[in-house]
Amino acid sequence: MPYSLTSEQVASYEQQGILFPIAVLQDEEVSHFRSGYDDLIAAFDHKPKSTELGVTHLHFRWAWDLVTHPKVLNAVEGVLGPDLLVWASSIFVKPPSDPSYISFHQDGTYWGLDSTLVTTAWIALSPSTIKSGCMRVAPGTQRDSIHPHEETWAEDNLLSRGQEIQVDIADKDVVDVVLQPGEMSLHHVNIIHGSGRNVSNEPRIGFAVRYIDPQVKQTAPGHPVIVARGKDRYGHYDHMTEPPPKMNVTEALSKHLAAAEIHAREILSTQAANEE
Ligand SMILES: O=C(O)CCC(=O)C(=O)O
Repeated sequence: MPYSLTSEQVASYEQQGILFPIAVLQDEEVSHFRSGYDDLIAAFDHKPKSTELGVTHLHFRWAWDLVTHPKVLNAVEGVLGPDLLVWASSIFVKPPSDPSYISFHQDGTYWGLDSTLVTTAWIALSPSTIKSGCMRVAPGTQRDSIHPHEETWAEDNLLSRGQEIQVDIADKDVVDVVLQPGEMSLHHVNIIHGSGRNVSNEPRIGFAVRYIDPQVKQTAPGHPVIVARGKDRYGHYDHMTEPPPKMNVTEALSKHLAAAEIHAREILSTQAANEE
């Protein structure tokens, strides 16, 4: 399937490190993925932490279908080429009028990947607006080196350790990535980004998929990847080849929580190794 971005869009992504909005889901698809998400959240007996919502695509069929959605892949192919692996996914949720936020950071700091052939598709499953705390990015900063980050462990920070970049980001250098449900953005692994609080009266739900070129190596690969399109000619990872069976949500959740914990630990140990 040919990729869907124009050469201007590809050039813009390369220059800016961000591309949006890209329309990928019809309204009924948004409802389908949203109800998968709602069922998942309802199965928790507590408000899930972000780390508990990692790698859902390995255990929930709806999440697998989202990360392998042809329209999403058509756009990702435009920036990464025809061979695409899904390395990880996260769900970033801010309930209405909630104090949670995401400090400015660069993803490349703590993922333990040895290349920048990595992009995130951030897919809006609800309106992501200035009021609801949409993602904010500093275009062009993907060309900076990795800046020092501090682990703040701040309670309301949705990042696992409250990682916060140690440079001042001026408001004038930041762009609001406003998205309607069913639209997505693509952001470069090293772009500086974060987001503020949700002061609206609806939830802000973003499903973030981390795609890599198969040549990218991870310091300590832990969970399987999906070959979403094309071929893996490098063999750095185990593959998950079949979509997860449609389990009842409680059963899938218990498998999922065990795997999400391993993934969270994997990122922590990668960080420790990087700092040695
Ligand atoms: O959801 C957000 O506001 C930020 C997401 C983010 O940090 C990421 O996808 O890397």
